[in-house]
Amino acid sequence: MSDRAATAPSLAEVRREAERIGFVACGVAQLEPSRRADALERWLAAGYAGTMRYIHRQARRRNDPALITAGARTAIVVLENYTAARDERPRAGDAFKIAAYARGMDYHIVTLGRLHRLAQWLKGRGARIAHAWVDDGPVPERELAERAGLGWIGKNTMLIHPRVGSYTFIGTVFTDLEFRDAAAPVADLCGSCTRCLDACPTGALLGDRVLDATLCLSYLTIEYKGELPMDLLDAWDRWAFGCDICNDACPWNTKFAVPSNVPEFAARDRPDRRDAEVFERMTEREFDRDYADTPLARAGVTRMRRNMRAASGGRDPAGQ
Ligand code: B12
Ligand code: SF4
Ligand code: SF4
Repeated sequence: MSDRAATAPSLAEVRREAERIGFVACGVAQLEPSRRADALERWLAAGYAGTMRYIHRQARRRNDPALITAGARTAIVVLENYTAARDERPRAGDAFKIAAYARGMDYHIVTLGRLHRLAQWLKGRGARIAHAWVDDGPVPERELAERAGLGWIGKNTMLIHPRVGSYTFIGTVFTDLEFRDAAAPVADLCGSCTRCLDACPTGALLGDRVLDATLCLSYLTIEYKGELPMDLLDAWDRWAFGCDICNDACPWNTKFAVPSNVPEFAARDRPDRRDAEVFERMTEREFDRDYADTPLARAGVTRMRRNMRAASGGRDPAGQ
């Protein structure tokens, strides 16, 4: 027996290590071709990706995850809980709202760092390949999480864990280690509920687990670089970065999600959400100093000012 075979961990050991690092769920997905390749192709053909051209470029690898990391045989999939505590959530008097995932440090730093620890541990246990990904590659993250038995894809298109909810980031480590354990699929527990579809203010959720990103406030405030559509301003409801409405509406979050204990995700005192002019007054240098390690850096100060105008219903945030 080779050293490698002697030291390769069981899935139970991987789970224990993932839990020790702080992840709230862990499973393993085989790198078989996607069962939803047609859904992705239809979604792209319909133009629902808007200006996110990178998804078109990644489609071939997303549909065949074995092409993503050379030599990898399986993906270890983890969930990172970022649920906000009650006192971190938007309040009635706030001038604008920021999605819960962006209230603290960027998960591309925090979660990727924790995934690198898991990857190093796997290498110490015989893996030759252990590549960590979180929202930074052609990985069909929701489908792999579903395949790993970590939840179902709800009508709001979120991966929902029956005990954790959907305020989770999905991370993966692609590895050459093989695990024969078959994941028990999680049943679709949406049932006849339509709360997320009813709550979405722009009609971006088309039913059938399909989201038209071009109508989604999250896309418009984070990804879209042009002028914001005036006809949606009435629906904006003060969102200045991202949107949590279809997650907030979901009973699996309202009943079961518990606040994250990851200290880096805790809400910061900046920006002051009662101050509608906060980004107007700030220089680019000040923005970079205060927000470089947060998700807001993706928008930059110029787009945050644009978003603030929309969050203020199209008026100048200063009210002039
Ligand atoms: C592009 C993108 C977006 C776009 C489009 C979102 C979308 N729903 O497609 C925009 C900018 C709008 C967005 C918004 C958000 N995002 Co985003 N996003 C992505 C990204 C980079 C790719 C998603 C994608 O490919 N979409 C195309 C669709 C077709 O694919 P899909 O979402 O994987 O969906 C699958 C289902 O549609 C399913 N499907 C299709 N038909 C059917 C039919 C049935 C019956 C079933 C069961 C399933 C099913 O198959 C698809 C393909 O596998 C992923 C990271 C990644 N690499 O996957 C993060 C990701 C999906 N986003 C994430 C988050 C946190 C968000 C926000 C909550 C952020 C915020 N608060 O503003 C919102 C949520 C909005 C929403 N309801 O989805 C997390 C979601 C974690 C989770 N628990 O699900 C991810 C996984 C990033 C991460 N690593 O954690 N996002
Ligand atoms: S994130 Fe907001 S705008 Fe986008 S689908 Fe969900 S509720 Fe609708
Ligand atoms: S709100 Fe209802 S329909 Fe929407 S994802 Fe949650 S359980 Fe499913």
